[in-house]
Amino acid sequence: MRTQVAIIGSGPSGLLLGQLLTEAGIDNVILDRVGKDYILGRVRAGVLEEGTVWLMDKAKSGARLHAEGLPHDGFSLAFDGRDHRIDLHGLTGGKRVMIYGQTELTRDLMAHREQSGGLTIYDAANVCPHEFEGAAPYITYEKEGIAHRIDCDFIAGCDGFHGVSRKSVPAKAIRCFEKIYPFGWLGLLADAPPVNHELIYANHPRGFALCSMRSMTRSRYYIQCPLDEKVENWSDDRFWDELRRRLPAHHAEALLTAPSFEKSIAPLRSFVTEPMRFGRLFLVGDAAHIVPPTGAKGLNLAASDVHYLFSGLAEHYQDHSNAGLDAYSAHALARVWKAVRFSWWMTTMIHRFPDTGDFDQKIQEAELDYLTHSRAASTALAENYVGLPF
Ligand code: FAS
Ligand code: PHB
Repeated sequence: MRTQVAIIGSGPSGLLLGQLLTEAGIDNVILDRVGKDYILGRVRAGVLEEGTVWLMDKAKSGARLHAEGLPHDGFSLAFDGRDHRIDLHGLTGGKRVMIYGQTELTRDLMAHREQSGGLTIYDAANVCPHEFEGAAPYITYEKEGIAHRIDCDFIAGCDGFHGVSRKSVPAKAIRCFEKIYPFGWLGLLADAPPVNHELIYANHPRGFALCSMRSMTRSRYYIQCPLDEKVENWSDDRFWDELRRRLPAHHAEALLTAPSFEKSIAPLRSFVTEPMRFGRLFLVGDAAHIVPPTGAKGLNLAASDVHYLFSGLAEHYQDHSNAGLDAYSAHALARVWKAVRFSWWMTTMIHRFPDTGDFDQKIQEAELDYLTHSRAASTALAENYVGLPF
């Protein structure tokens, strides 16, 4: 088989890139090592920046997002028993975020890809990129025990943090930067109305908590937990009790609960790969970088990577110029590092670190006090949260 762009990974990065390429008439094939249902069973992001929404529209896959997504003009920081609203819309000249689950965004992209006849090969085993430093890269994989090869012009490594693409790059050609946080997030999904009409990020002596949602009837909650915590130690009742203890009283009293249908623990890390391009192999999204979910940047960074790479590929095929492809890594990393910084800063500001001394705790309290009483400080938070320009 031959294609113009071979995409490894059928998550948001691979699917969004595939749809944009298909809309531009550029042939592409997506391979994933698991099946559709497994991918749709993963519960992840919930907040979309305007740039991500714009790309979904450009990929002709935004209809349900606009019909069912929840536009949010602000969120609250909760500490010392009180809420402090960050007016995103007012502080950023009218920008907002869209609440729409990554699962639904992935479902929409998969559906549109099937309607437009795009080829996705699921359950592809031992996917491996070859000869990407040369002019004739190719991919090998196995399906039902039969070996296959796909020749292509370019390979997009959209295969996430644990994928094969980054690991296929010679160690001497790549630099990785990493920070592991000493805690994780225990997340829960339940069909109960959210406790608040907007998100609440809570800083409490017992630990961080986040009140989010997927709709006005489906809530998504998180509580900070130790790295060695086990999800089986957390009954729903224990989770609800702990969440109430970390929220201001008026929210704790208003909390509506229901049986959870998803509960999982995600570790928190910051990770960046430099560069993001190796000959004709381009790393995209989580394959190249990971941020703690605090700033809701992971999925949105994948979208900006896709924007830069798609623009470069379209320019290559339509204008016979490689300027965009040559600029991809530097262009993407400039935005990635600013989002990594913001996610680190927000994580540091609202989590309780096990080894925090009295001085560091006073600094955290001063940071929150300054942030919620300074228009300049809250504007800086707001412009990063809604998403810096592509
Ligand atoms: P993905 O990991 O989503 O997709 C990669 C795809 O590649 C997968 O389908 C995988 O099966 C496939 N793949 C992997 N290895 C392969 C191989 N060798 N061969 C073929 N296919 C292969 N972001 C937020 O903004 N907010 C959140 O709350 C949030 N929570 C998260 C919780 C968890 C547990 C994780 C892991 C991430 C979370 N993220 C969150 C970040 C997440 O949303 C990512 O940013 C987003 O999934 C990135 O999309 P992709 O780059 O497509 O990678
Ligand atoms: C979510 O709804 O899953 C979510 C929202 C905001 C975040 C992280 C996760 O910062």
